[in-house]
Amino acid sequence: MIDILMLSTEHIDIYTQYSIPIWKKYCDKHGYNFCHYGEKLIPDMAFTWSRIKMIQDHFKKTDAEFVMMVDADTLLYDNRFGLKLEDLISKYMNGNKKILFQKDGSDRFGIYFSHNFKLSWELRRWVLPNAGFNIMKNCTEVHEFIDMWLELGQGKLRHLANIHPRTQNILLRGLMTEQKYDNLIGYLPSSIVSKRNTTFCRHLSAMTKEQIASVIKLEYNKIFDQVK
Ligand SMILES: [Mn+2]
Repeated sequence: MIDILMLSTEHIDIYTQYSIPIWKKYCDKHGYNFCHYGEKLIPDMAFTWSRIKMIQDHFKKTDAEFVMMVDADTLLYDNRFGLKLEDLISKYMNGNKKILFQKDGSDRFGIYFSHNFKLSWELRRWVLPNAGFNIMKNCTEVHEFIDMWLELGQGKLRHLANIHPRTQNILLRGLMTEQKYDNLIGYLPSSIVSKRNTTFCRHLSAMTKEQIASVIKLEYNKIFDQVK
């Protein structure tokens, strides 16, 4: 069993009216649970931190084998709707890996480019994780990982928690500097999920709400026209 989590409040209804039905339909097709959360869960931190809290809370009440979290500004392509998460997991979650992140970059002319050169250079990591899309195994190591992510953000690294890129900041500067946490992390290829040049899931960002809505609506129309 796989649970797919999304957190969004009413202020982005303009595009979740398209992204939520897409993900629901994908879940129905493959027998996954779509779990939508609609509230800010940590009052005194930037909204994005509520996603990590949502994951922590969800792990306490599910017995799904995998939990996936997707941002509300994501769409699935109509022509890859048949792609199963189980296949992605068995192909990319190998060795000791227990968490797969989206890479924060994309391929251009067959070459991978980081979307954050400055941070990549600073950390000497060409591939950085995008915290807005991940697949996690429901196991003790991952629970610990999520607990530590929040603990660092609310404690020792609190001074970085609300500085862009917020949750990713703590992930990179807190968790991933420790071998035992870094070892758990793997990546999906950017051809599967990215901001651009991707075929399965597109994760939009740095766009206005209206732009996001119009891009997702295009794919929404294709997906829901087929039913008629
Ligand atoms: Mn996003």
